[in-house]
Amino acid sequence: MKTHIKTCPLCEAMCGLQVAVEDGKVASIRPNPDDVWSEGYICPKGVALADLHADPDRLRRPLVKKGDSFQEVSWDEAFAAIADGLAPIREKYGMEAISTYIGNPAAHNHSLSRMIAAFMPMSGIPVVYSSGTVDQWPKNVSSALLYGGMWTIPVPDVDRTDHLLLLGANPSASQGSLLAAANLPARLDGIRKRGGRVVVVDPRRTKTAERADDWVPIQPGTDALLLLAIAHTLFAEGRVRADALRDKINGLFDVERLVADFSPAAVADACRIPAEKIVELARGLSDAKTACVYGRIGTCNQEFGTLASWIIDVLNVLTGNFDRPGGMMFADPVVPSLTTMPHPDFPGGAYTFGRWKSRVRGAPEVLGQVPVSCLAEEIATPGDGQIRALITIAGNPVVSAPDCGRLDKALPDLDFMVSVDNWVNETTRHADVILPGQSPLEQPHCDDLLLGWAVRNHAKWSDPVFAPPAGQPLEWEILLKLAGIVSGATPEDADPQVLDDLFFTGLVGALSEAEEHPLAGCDVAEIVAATEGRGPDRLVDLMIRTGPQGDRYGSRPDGLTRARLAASPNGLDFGPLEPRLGEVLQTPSGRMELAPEYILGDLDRLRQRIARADEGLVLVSRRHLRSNNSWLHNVPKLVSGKDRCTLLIHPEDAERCGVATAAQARVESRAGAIEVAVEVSDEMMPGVVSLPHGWGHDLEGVQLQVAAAHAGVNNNLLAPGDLVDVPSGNAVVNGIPVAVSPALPG
Ligand SMILES: Nc1nc2c(c(=O)[nH]1)N[C@H]1C(S)=C(S)[C@@H](COP(=O)(O)OP(=O)(O)OC[C@H]3O[C@@H](n4cnc5c(=O)[nH]c(N)nc54)[C@H](O)[C@@H]3O)O[C@H]1N2
Ligand SMILES: Nc1nc2c(c(=O)[nH]1)N[C@H]1C(S)=C(S)[C@@H](COP(=O)(O)OP(=O)(O)OC[C@H]3O[C@@H](n4cnc5c(=O)[nH]c(N)nc54)[C@H](O)[C@@H]3O)O[C@H]1N2
Ligand code: SF4
Ligand SMILES: [Mo]
Repeated sequence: MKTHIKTCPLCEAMCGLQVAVEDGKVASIRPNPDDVWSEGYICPKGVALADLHADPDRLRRPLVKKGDSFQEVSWDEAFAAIADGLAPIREKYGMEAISTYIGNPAAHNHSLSRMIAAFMPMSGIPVVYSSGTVDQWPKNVSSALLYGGMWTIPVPDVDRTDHLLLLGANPSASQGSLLAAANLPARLDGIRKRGGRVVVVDPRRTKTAERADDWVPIQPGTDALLLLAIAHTLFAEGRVRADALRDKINGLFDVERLVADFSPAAVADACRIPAEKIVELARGLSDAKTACVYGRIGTCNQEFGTLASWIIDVLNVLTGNFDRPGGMMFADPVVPSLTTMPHPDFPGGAYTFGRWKSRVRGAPEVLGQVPVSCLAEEIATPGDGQIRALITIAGNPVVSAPDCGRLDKALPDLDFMVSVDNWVNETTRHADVILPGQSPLEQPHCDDLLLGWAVRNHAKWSDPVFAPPAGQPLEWEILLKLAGIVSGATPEDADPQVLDDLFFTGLVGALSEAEEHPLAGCDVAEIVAATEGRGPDRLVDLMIRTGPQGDRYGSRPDGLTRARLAASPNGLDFGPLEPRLGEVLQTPSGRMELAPEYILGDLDRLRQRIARADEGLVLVSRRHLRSNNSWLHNVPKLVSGKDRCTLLIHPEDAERCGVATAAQARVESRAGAIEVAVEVSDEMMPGVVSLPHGWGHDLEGVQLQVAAAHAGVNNNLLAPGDLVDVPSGNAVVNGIPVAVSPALPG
């Protein structure tokens, strides 16, 4: 028996595991009590990594579609089939006929998280779609304009704060998002234990709300109104304390002027929160010694996601809690992500939007992407620029994207589709070729993007538990070879090792020319020769060595390298966050912009929301601790127990709609209709119903035996594709008007 130390790659908690292996099989997965970051915490999904690894449905060899069914082929055959499939499309219609969709695991997977940065430019694919536009795009827009970096995201200092106002997040299920911390629920309990307060704003009384001091139900989509009214109150009562940041911020007077319209009395009806309660929330924030306002998915994938994301950060400035212990702070990642570098499209941090528009609906580009809901129409609508080939990478948009029924119908129209994925699921069943990567236990792991909003500065490296199967290329090699083939190289010429060298040398070259980078003016060949490993591992070495703790290639001889990090498998902790706003700002003014014109331009739409009549029942989404978006439902122990894919509805609404617990209800929106089991519960506020996303596994051709037996229904069939948060283009999947009625028998 050998015990391996491993970091779980499934979510932002980054838990440390001890994986015991006997006879080539996992004997047990336990929490690693010595992990410097997670200190012995894990959740049931971490244990299920063994089941994912052993899952008989997990693909180990590439599949090629022959007729109506998939056949296992050799890697050479698979790449040859891709070259043959793409060549006529590229020759006849050009690169613009080829597109890609990149899904959520790309942020967590060791190879994908780094090498997609090489895949995109090397493949020449002009337009990318991603799960980002059903997720955090509003926060990216806000951060781009406030700080000059779309991934510059402040995090609540949960371990030191005295007061947390949390909106649209349920860490009891999600374990935290854009807020990386292990065992976040216990850390929130910790705030209360030291005499502080936790206030949860959510249309549902979640487990997080149940553990808090106060649950404030809110009408979905109105968080921006609530928070503007809180800001209004702070100004009206002389509670604004932004003095310490005076030299680092612009736009305070503009904020004061614009919040004038949004008094608590003006927004109370729209939010369905009494004006006195809003004033109480403002005073609570202001009176606390330290405080944070934090919002997540419920404040992003909703009607006013950008305004909500923006005002959250502004409020933290107004209360005097920005960039100080106990408030909102910036991490200093030990392994910086490539995304922390200045965005090449926006020199000097000057972001612009709408540089091009989507062909069919004319949606403006935002941070290089248009809403993922455009994908179906771009495939289905004939004409110049029509998408004829699609490459999906670790994504399942047939389940996760709004209006997914249309996408499911459009994918068969493609001339060619490739999926880099480990299962035949709702999306990949449409592919002509599927290229599987390794199981999580067959890969090294080292986080980077998530360290940008981790509550402590730390880093961990873990080696693979099992060697990848002989003859299978590593996932980064798959990506690079695919990039070469997409760009027009023959499979023989598309050598991942050569492309890796090209990418890496190009990157070091760019850094050598960047101002204010530790590698500025370096000898490129010398740095390339001195950096260890290949592919993502080499990027880790580079980023660690040029990062805050790095050895700077010798100029700080005691500093960190990848090898030194790997020698401490339990990780290295570099302590709590420290104030560093001045260092992170990349805006043209060099200051934090509190009142960017682009965001304020959306305030008229918000003002109109105040006057809008009540629209009846609205639907929101939820998560469960034992799911991970759409892809863990094939693990028996994660789907056992009672059905989780139920419609939560308040007793009054249930009575009015004539539905009862365990009965089937029909839920209808202007996008579609589904039937689902009902769960009547007063954990919902009246007027709001909740469904989990990520289900609906009973489609023909899906090869997920366990998931098919626990299929559930897909709530995104109800999400209209044209409902977006205007400034970001992010999907609105929370706050969808629906009608609920008893399902017809039969
Ligand atoms: N209604 C509603 N819809 C939502 C949301 C919501 O709250 N409500 N949330 C949105 C959010 S936040 C997100 S992030 C998206 C997620 O949207 P997606 O990223 O499209 O969906 P996932 O279910 O995460 O799909 C992950 C895919 O990656 C594959 N996969 C897993 N591990 C690996 C790996 O190591 N390598 C490769 N190559 N593939 C792998 C899985 O088989 C699966 O196909 O869903 C969004 N959709
Ligand atoms: N176990 C598990 N963990 C996960 C995931 C998973 O699927 N399962 N997914 C991962 C991903 S990709 C992400 S992005 C994160 C998301 O992490 P979280 O943001 O914590 O996501 P949820 O648990 O869905 O919580 C969102 C909450 O927002 C509420 N809500 C909906 N609409 C509104 C609104 O308009 N206003 C307010 N104030 N609240 C609203 C919902 O009722 C819900 O309780 O979780 C990650 N972690
Ligand atoms: S909370 Fe669960 S899924 Fe997330 S990293 Fe920890 S063990 Fe993995
Ligand atoms: Mo997400």
